[in-house]
Amino acid sequence: MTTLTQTQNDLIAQLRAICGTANVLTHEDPSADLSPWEQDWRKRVHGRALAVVRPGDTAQVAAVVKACAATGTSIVPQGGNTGLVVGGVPDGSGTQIVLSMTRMNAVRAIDPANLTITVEAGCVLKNLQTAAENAGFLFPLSLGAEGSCTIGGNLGTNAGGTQVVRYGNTRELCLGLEVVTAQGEVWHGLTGLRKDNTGYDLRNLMIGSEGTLGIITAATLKLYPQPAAQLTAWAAVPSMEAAVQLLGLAHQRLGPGLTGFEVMNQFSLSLVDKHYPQLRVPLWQGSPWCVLLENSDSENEQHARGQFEALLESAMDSGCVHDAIVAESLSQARGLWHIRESITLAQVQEGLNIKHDISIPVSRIPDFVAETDALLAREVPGVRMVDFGHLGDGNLHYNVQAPEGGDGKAFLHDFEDKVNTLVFDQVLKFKGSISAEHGVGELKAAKLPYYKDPTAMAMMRALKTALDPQNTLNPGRILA
Ligand code: FAD
Ligand code: 2HG
Ligand code: ZN
Repeated sequence: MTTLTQTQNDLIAQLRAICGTANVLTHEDPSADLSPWEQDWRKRVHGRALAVVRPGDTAQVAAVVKACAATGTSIVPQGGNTGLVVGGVPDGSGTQIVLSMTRMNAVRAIDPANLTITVEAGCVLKNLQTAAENAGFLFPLSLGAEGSCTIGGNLGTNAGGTQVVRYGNTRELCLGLEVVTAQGEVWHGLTGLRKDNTGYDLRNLMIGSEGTLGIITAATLKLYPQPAAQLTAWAAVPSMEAAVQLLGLAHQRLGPGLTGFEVMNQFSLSLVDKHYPQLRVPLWQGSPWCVLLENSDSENEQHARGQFEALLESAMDSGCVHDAIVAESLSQARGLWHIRESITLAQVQEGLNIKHDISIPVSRIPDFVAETDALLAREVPGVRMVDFGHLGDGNLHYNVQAPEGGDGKAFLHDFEDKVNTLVFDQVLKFKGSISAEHGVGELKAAKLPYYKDPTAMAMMRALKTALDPQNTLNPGRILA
């Protein structure tokens, strides 16, 4: 056990006075297990926190930040800890505090006429969706981790998910924020306004800043009417070119009804079939790619089904779809989505892997995949590609699994940097982004300066210095 300094002991006493003893956990208490807050979801890093602090309201967050600022103590904000880029866990120094936001989970208000909901940052996404649904509305952000990720984390990472084609990223769903600054001041920006041109856009600066510029304590978010009908289809397509062609057709035929368009390669589905055979993956064996489409209709189910069938018929005529099924019931539709959402877990079962969360203009994705697959096969013999993701938004999870039977740890040690450089160089060549939705965190921070415009990097550093001159908010994340 490391011995704490007098300053650290005094700080912990102060944090306990602010949040209550039960809400400040430290390693000094032998019965406290801090691992759930110190270990990231992918088990890439197990840090060591000075303390895990669980504030109950915004005033407590502000007081905690002030106390930490006075001692120069770093703060790592954390929501559901489902992030995939090592952004929400402490480093190994034992000097940082984890600010866990999960106690701040209230729905503060729903304004039906303004179509907004105001929630605290620690509200779990699923609970937010349910609150919207109970009020007769839709909150459309949807992702595999929705049962445990929080809206604060979604805003911190500007999460994407499976309904971006129609509703946009978390950024597009947010109208206002309440934020505690690095100095412990509260910015009361919880406006439900759709138009406000009074200067710099601080809301959008905070969204996607991964806890490095301020701590989001609450948000006002957009609500939408529930669609009259939602239909899901699963199609086997002969190539990535065909998947892109089908996307074009779906835009034409479904218009704004096109809500989700996901692509999955055969190997990604074979992993789901191998590790979760009970999910009964359809149509994967005879096809290199499958596509999952969602159509939300404002009229009725019959209309949605008619549109979907016409789309799939015309896609089959043009050869971009070989076979397809349209879900007959809500439970069948859920089953198809469950298969798609299980790819990440199937990859975990298969072993350690290298994740890429990239975006490329949709038109260039087929060439990107063909060229980059070939380069990787040449450089890393036996490599297995788990390609899937949100093709409708040009966002691919271009993941790399160790060769069959290989040791995942050794694979990461020997190949991670080489594979990342190869893939990111290709992303640059195809004018894409090295992070489409998961963020930069710690995992991509060292690479970012090589792939982002130097002037943009300089402006980001200037903003960080201006807003957090002591570099206490999530240091080392985004900016290495
Ligand atoms: P955490 O992991 O706790 O934190 C993430 C980042 O946000 C950290 O940098 C943290 O410091 C910061 N942060 C957290 N709370 C706050 C706050 N209140 N104020 C300021 N900063 C804060 N992501 C997608 O975009 N799309 C997907 O489809 C998707 N699917 C996923 C599926 C699975 C199975 C898993 C495990 C993850 C998936 N993710 C996806 C990644 C992850 O769920 C998202 O990044 C999510 O937004 C993280 O939310 P969280 O509450 O868990 O945040
Ligand atoms: C998804 O789209 C998530 O399912 C996770 O963003 C992607 O596991 C991944 O790489
Ligand atoms: Zn994703």
